[in-house]
Amino acid sequence: IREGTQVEERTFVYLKPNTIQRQLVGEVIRRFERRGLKIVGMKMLWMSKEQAVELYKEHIGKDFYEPLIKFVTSGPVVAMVLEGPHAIELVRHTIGNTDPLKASGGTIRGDYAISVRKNIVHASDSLESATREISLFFKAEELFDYPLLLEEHF
Ligand code: RTP
Ligand code: MG
Repeated sequence: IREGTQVEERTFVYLKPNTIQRQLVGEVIRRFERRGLKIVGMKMLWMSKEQAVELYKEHIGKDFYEPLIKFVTSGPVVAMVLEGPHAIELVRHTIGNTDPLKASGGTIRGDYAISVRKNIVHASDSLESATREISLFFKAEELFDYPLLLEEHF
């Protein structure tokens, strides 16, 4: 799955407060690992209002904006940077549609979410947003280069 011609990308993902409160952290991260994505950075943090506003600035003024900011700052989250071939699109497919009603079974949202707001996980939707969002939450020295072990190493 790691042929040289594929585009390696990094994407920003965070598990929303209800995911931590529902003790689904392991379940969700397991799905990204099983997919073959590499965790190159990870931390638990409690988002400040300022960070949330910056992260969601494209949604300022929409009806769901205020409750969204309140929700994502209501408890700690688990933030990570995932790396792999076409990671941005791959992660969006793995998490499923924003609206759990439209998310297919087998996707994270399709399997664990019932509410659009409390939809388990965020993932960057483009190369530009991935770059911007990674730098909002991670310093360069918090991202790591290391090899994944092949089966022969187990
Ligand atoms: P995300 O940014 O969290 O990965 O989700 P997304 O791209 O699939 O969705 P986006 O359109 O960027 O919306 C950001 C988050 O706002 C909440 N939302 N609520 N109608 C609503 O009540 C509504 N629409 C969006 C969701 O939590 C969504 O993830
Ligand atoms: Mg989005």
